[in-house]
Amino acid sequence: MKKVFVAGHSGLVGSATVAALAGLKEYDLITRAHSDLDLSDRTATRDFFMTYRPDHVVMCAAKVGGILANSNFPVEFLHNNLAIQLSVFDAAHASGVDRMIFLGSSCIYPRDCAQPISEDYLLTGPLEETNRPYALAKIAGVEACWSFNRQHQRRYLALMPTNLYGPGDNYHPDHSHVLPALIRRFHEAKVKGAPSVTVWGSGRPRREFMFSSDVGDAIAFLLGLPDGDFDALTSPDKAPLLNVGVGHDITIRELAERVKETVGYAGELVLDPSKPDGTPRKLMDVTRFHKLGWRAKTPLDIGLRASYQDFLSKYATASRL
Ligand code: GFB
Repeated sequence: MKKVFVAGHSGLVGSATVAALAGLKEYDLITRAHSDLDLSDRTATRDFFMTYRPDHVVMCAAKVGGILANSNFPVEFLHNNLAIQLSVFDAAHASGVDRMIFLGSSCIYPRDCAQPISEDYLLTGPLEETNRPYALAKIAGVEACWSFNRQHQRRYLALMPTNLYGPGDNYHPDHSHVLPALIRRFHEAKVKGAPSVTVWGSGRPRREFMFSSDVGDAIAFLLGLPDGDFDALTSPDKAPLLNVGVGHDITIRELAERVKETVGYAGELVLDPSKPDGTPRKLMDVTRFHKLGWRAKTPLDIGLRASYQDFLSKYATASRL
């Protein structure tokens, strides 16, 4: 049985990872609440790894947020992510972790790169300004994986998911990602009988949305790969990067229409061009992952309905909103 430490187990990706691995008899899951282990504390993190000696690590712990949170808190997005990553990579190596899956995001790629975005486009052009600090921290994580693979023959893989959503999302009105933000705004407008709902920006940017249980499933698939296949993904001669996504995108306006329909709101949709658009398009090239024999399976309408139900259950008790 392999011991797997899921760092950041209560977040969107972490909870999906725990759900995907929990039923598999070959894994013994280890998790720690933030209040019990501060992953930016290098000594505490090292002590924890030396005590529990995980075989694998799924590194989902991160400071994340939507376009406005990224713009308003650049220091936290850069600093907190770098601090957590330094501790976890250091402790993982010191304690002999053989496989790590480090989670990043599609924003590591250049703002205006060709679409769909291949893994080979890393560091081929300037980044999008609204999330450059977060992107640079995550690029440092990719480089850390590659450096440990080159210098210490580790097998650390950097997995870059497209925009994610799902149960346990952050529904904050300003700091969340677009999909949960719109669920909340349309729901509140419906309840109040408001005549219109505001959608930030021009509505023209295109985004790809993947349901969180699919990324949990992808992580379980990768951890279950035979050594030879995992070694090929993390061989020292190339950046150990792998995209994961659904392979198609929609405009923000189309997303807003879909959320409106899911929520059952009958009013108007109004665009607010004073808010930033961010990257014009972010569609992942998922050819490399598909060749391994895995595909995302949750259609947007099913995922949206599940997310709306999750929102309603939280909103009713206001426990996390
Ligand atoms: O999910 P989001 O905030 O982040 O989406 P990114 C931003 C896009 O949705 C922009 C539009 O085009 C916004 O103008 N949008 C419309 C809204 N209404 C809203 C709203 O109410 N809230 C939000 N948040 N957006 C993030 C990065 O980029 O993607 C992170 O900032 C991370 O670092 C994440 O990489 C996956 O897709 O632009």
